[in-house]
Order: sequence, then structure tokens, then C-alpha cells
Amino acid sequence: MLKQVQHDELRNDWTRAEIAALFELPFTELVFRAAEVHRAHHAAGEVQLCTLLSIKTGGCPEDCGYCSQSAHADSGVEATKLMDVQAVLQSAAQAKDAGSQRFCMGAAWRNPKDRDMPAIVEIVRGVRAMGLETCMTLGMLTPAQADQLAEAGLDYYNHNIDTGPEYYERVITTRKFEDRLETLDNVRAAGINVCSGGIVGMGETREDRVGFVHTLATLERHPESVPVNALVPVKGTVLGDMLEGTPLAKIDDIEFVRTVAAARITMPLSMVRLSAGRESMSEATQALCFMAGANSIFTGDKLLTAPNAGDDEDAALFAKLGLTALRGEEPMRACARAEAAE
Ligand code: SAM
Ligand code: DTB
Ligand code: SF4
Repeated sequence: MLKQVQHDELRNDWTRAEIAALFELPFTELVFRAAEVHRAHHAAGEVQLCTLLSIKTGGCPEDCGYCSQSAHADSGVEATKLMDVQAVLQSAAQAKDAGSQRFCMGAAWRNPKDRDMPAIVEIVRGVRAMGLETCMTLGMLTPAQADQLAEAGLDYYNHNIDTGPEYYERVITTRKFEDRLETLDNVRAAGINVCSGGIVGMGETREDRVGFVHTLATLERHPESVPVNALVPVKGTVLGDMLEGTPLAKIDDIEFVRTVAAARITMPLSMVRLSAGRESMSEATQALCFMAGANSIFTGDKLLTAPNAGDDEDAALFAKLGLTALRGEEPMRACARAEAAE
């Protein structure tokens, strides 16, 4: 029997010391505790399937050091215009046929221009009408743009804080950590569900990872979805080139699982997504992530520009681990709905 929780029972007063202490637990103890929290609030054998589509690729003015789509990078990714609405709907139909629950659409923008909004609104309406959950990640939003997206029926907005506040300016200089938090506030205020997480393995310290989890776990409301990405190192990006050939080139698997476990324990009702980087992760590491409370993945053979594990590989992994696709409602949303009805 899954435990019913009220929003006010969820803690958002986590201290950094408490989260650091979680990271420091003996590994099996940490994973055990995370698995306990997971089982109390979620069906532990069910994993949510989400599909990604880049609806506007490359040429982005931001200088995010990890990103192949930044105009500052020399990654060979070609810049495109915003995709045609019908072409997006066609991709969404394929994702639905492949069993995906959520369709996530990303644009390589610093922020959407107001002239882009009518097409974006049409896309949201169209994808929703197909019975898929919609998620968009378009960069920074004004309150008015967030309201427009809410009005169109957008279910989720993804906007990652990416790392801890101290390491942020080492990765991105064209905007501030606070700018990210401001957009998250605008999304929340508009009544759209929040998807926010970050990247592990960018050369940050454990203290930075503690700060990353701490920032999310102390938001007034935890994000409904928390994507934890492992850096996909891309040649021609600042981080891809900086880390190449160094011991930091790949995050230690155990440290990655620790980060997933800390997210699960501190944000019990959120969907924790094992996001980018699965393609180069062993089945055993992915299994440990599911054990430590990850319960969502991106399916399909492509993320935005980088390769993903692919449907056949995932079907084989799910069969091997006895996992099934989540079909029901997520606890965090059910909880918010129950409260709104009171
Ligand atoms: N432009 C929008 C923005 O930055 O908010 C949306 C698209 S952006 C590509 C979405 C997220 O993908 C980033 O915030 C980052 O966390 C993740 N990401 C991008 N490149 C990545 C990489 N090479 N490895 C892992 N995650 C990555
Ligand atoms: C998120 O946290 N990860 C996704 C999604 N949100 C938009 C993006 C991963 C991108 C990986 C690198 C690429 O495909 O270029
Ligand atoms: Fe642009 Fe987003 Fe890539 Fe940063 S992460 S360069 S904002 S597309």
C-alpha cells in the first residue's frame, strides 16, 4: 500500500550538512534507505517513459560549457529553424506508438521570442490532443510567457539548475543561477508542473553535488520531475575538451548512484529521471540507479543531439530487470490535485 503524503509533510528545510551526510553513508546503506523511500511512495517496478525531440536545434547564444548546441562550441551541430508544427505532431505520434507517456520538446534558445509563441502554443495543443503529456524546455520565460504556456495546457516545463550555485559560473557565464530560479518561480506561479535537475560529471566536487541536490530539495515545492543527467562529453564544447583524457572525463558510477539516491531521499514524491548518459552506462549501473529510486527515463535512440540507449536495448533491459512502463498518475501530481480539491 503506497503512503499518502501531504505537501506540507514533505521537507524543504534540508540542510547542506544533512545532504552531505547522506552522500557519506556507506553505499549499501544509502541505496537501502533510498529504496525504502522509493517503495513507500511509488510502485517500485514501474518506470516512466519519456521521449525527447529537439524542435529547434543549435545556434544558441548561451555559452553552457557542456552543450553541443551553443554557438560558442565547435561541435559540428547544425543550426535549424523551429520545426514545422505538423512535423512535430508526426514525431509525437511515433513516440506514443512506441509506448511513451510524455513528449518533451527542447529548443536551443536563451529564451523564446514572443513571435515564436503562437507556433509553440499550437504544438502544445496538438501534442496534448493526442493524449500525451507535454513538456517544453525553451530557456528562460517571462511570467507572461509562462501564463501563455499554462493557458495552452502545457503539463511540464523543464529548466535545469544544472549544478550547485558555486560551480554554476564555472560552466555558464551568459546567465546567472538566480535567473534559472526566477524562471522556475514563473513556471510554478503559472501553475505548470516543474521539471528541474542537472548534470553530474562536469568536473564538479561532491560539495557541488550536495549544493545541487540541496537547491532542489529546498525549493518551496519540490520539482515534480528531477532529471539527473550524466555529462555526455561532446568534442568541441568547453567541458568535453577540458575533461578529455583526465580522470574526471567520466563520473564514477558509484558517485552517480549516490546523487540519484540523495535526490530520491530528499524529494520522496518526485519522479527522478535517469536522463542523459545512459548510453555509456552499464546495465548494472542503471539497475543500481533504479534500485536507488530512479523511476523515469528517456526512450528512443536520440536525446536532443546525442545518442540514447534505444528502444530495443531498453526493452531488453526492462525484461532482464522485470521493470514495466508506468501508466498511472505520478504521486506528486495526485497530491497537488487532492490539495487543490480541498
Ligand atoms: N535551451 C534550453 C535550456 O538550456 O534551458 C533547453 C535545452 S537544454 C539542451 C536542456 C538541458 O539539457 C540542459 O539544461 C542540460 O542540463 C542538459 N544537457 C545539455 N547538454 C548536455 C550534455 N552534453 N550532457 C548532459 N546533459 C546535457
Ligand atoms: C534534461 O535534463 N535532459 C534532457 C532534457 N532535460 C531536455 C536533455 C539531454 C541532452 C543531452 C545532450 C544532447 O542530446 O545534446
Ligand atoms: Fe543553449 Fe540550452 Fe544549450 Fe545552454 S543548454 S547552450 S541554453 S541550448
